[in-house]
Amino acid sequence: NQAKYRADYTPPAFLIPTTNLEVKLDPEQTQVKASLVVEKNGVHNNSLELDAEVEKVVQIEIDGEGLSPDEFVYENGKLTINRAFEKAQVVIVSEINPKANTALEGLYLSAGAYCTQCEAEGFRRISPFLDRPDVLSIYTVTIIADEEQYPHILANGNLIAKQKDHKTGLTSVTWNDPFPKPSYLFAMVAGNFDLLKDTYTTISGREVSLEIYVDKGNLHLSDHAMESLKKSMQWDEAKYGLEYDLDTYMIVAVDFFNMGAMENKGLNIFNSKYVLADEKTATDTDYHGVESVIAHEYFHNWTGNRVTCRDWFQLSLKEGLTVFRDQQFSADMGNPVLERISHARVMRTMQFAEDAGPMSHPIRPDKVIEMNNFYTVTVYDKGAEVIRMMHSLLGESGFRKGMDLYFKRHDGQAVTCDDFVSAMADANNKDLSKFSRWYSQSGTPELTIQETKTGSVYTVEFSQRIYGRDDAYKALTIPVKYEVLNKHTGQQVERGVFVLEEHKGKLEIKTDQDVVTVLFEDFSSPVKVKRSLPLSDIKLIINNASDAFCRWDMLQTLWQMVAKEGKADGEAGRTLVNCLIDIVLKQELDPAIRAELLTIPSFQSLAEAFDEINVDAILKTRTLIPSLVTEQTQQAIRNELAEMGPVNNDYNKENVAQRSLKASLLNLLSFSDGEEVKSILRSVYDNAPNMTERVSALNASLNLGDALVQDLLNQMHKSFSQQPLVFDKICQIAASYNGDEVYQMMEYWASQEEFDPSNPNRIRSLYGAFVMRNPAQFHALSGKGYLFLERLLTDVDAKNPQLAARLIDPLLSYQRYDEQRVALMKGVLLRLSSTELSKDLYEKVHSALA
Ligand code: B3K
Ligand code: ZN
Repeated sequence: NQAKYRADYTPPAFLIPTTNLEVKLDPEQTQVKASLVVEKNGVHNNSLELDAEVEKVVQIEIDGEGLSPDEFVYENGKLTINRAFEKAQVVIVSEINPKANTALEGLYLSAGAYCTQCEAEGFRRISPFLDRPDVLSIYTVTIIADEEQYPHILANGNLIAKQKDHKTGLTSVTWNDPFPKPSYLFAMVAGNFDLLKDTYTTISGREVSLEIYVDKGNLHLSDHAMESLKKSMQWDEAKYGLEYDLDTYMIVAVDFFNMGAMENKGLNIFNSKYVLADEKTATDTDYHGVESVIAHEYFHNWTGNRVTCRDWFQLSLKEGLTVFRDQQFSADMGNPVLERISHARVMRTMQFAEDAGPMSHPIRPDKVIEMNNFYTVTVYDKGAEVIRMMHSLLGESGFRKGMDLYFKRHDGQAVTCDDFVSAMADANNKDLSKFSRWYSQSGTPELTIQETKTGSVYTVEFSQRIYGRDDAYKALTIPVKYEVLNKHTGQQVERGVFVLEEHKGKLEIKTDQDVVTVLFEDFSSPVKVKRSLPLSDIKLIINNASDAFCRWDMLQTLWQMVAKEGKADGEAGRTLVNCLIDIVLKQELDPAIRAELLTIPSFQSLAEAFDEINVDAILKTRTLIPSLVTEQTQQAIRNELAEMGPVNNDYNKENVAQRSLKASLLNLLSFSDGEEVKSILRSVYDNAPNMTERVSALNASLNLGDALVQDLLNQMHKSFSQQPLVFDKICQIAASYNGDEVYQMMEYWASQEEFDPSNPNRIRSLYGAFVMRNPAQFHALSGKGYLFLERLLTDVDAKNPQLAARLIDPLLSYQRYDEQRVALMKGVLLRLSSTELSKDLYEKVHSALA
């Protein structure tokens, strides 16, 4: 388990300008013949050393001559060829076993269909190769299979030949991808699908065939994905002048997939969760997920595929940028404020926690053991925040100039994050050298804010640091979008952007009024803010800030203050309850924002406020506050729900807002007791015209004991049997139940026919939800929750290391809990560390114990 370092990068010793693959598909003995043109890169005498993790190397030929066994060595993931050449045709025949591939990396079987996942280093499990992103090759791929069983045989690029061999009865299909690409973008698929076809005419008038392949019987669930694809193509042309470049764009939805989706050139492979949707089976959140993941993978065609990464340490080059682009797209398609709220939530709960824990790394990591462990919220989401700050500093048109220059310089290349920043800097004649520290420094900056008023000068002083890192910490460039409000009237006095560039800085405002500032509008920087505002100012901001994000944000601050006070009847608690009551009663507020304001913050987001996480205080706050609010508003809530009536099923901004408001109100209502609430929830469930409302009723019912929730879950199971994506929702809700019964409930759902433990979606839905969405049970002082995870990890790691490595994350923050929980969690880590672990889990467990 050797670490690799960014500083050790060297260019490849050989290049592979063309790659021909011939793949004879067989569940247990697939034969792959790779014919590679290999040439030396520079002058040297090194042997050709290929990355290889195939079952068996059968034969090697160089320029038509077979190698004898003493001319090559295959061990420890490397195939070394000891015959010198400048340029040669290298043929390697190897064998692999897709059926035994439970890690879902390389070529594997997903419910009977062959598919691949090569990023980051999966291609070497298909064929020996220079499996690194800076080796770009033109691929021609021939796949041989039984067409009756696999009518759809696909690979990247264009179909160039198809032939049936009448002797064997097998069909061979050949694809060519004219764009040179790294091996991680290779893909092939063979299966029996339903196909949804459409076309898109690009801005320059080329017609592109759009094809979505789904499991038989799922055609009616693919329309939203197709619409999302067309919107993405159109958006990228309008916003960035980027056009699609092949004649066909294919998306294949598979059930067995380790993550969301994969941007393979011209042949995206998707987790079916991010393709299939109709209103009966998918929630608004699912619709949003489909739209944004389709967009994300499509946008990769330029940011990732046309311009790719030089090495994996540069992953944020494509991921941070593509997340930023998909965020811009979602904001344009829907509600920009809601988008920012959800990004801030991800940053504050998941990313800040990661950055404060043992796996903390800069958005451009320096050291990696298992690359799959670095597809993180830091690389993706903090990476996107860093791009967003550049966007703020350069402005919309400056940013576009930078993007244009980036493509002009680097189309067809494998480049670094520095190349991206240079393009931005050069296009705008700006020095971004200080800014680029965001790429090399890990951790979340803590901003201390102090406000003073002398005469008619109002001063806001900022200072940045990371606790415990004072000597090493380099000042980062931090854009602060702000608004100054009159303390008494709430009127705007001034609005602007202040850029903090040193450890300390001052914003000075000339005014005779009594004022308060609203800071970090639109979550303008990914930082923690340390500021003690009087409750009266907090209230003023919640009611008057122009930026709805900040109104929401201040309310979150108030929730955190209450959690830290540990009681609901203190001053902060009373203020919070009153604010929430106001919001319940203020029906004229924008429904989308009102729904967010009435959402109870997650355990993780309240935990963010603590140095030592007080589990009980957080759990108490999350139930006491809503109980106090509903005590005084339940009649109003009931009336409003009754008046709201049915919402039209279509997926659009207005309807989504109405449904999410309904969900927040129902959830609040579930904190008042009485049989009446149960019957309201039951009737919402029974009369729900769509999945969103059914799930709202179910989520709310979680607060009312197990009888109702179990009853509704069984009802759902009956109406949607054999529908895995609905089954996942059932699992998620069951695993979130707060009570010791949750273990029986999980056992029950895991024993159902739909629950296939080798499918990552099932594991994530049932056990992932338990770990992430059930803090009371997971963190129970008995240690039962932790032990449950320990057993699960041991089981899962043996089959699917990537999946196991994701499930362990909540344990990595163990040092932030109280003494008893630290001991329990650490015990789990210690026991795990003494067993044989995958590279993935090894890296995380050992860094946590270091
Ligand atoms: N690039 C892929 C992620 C690959 C993860 C490998 N463990 C999906 C995406 O970010 O679009
Ligand atoms: Zn991506």
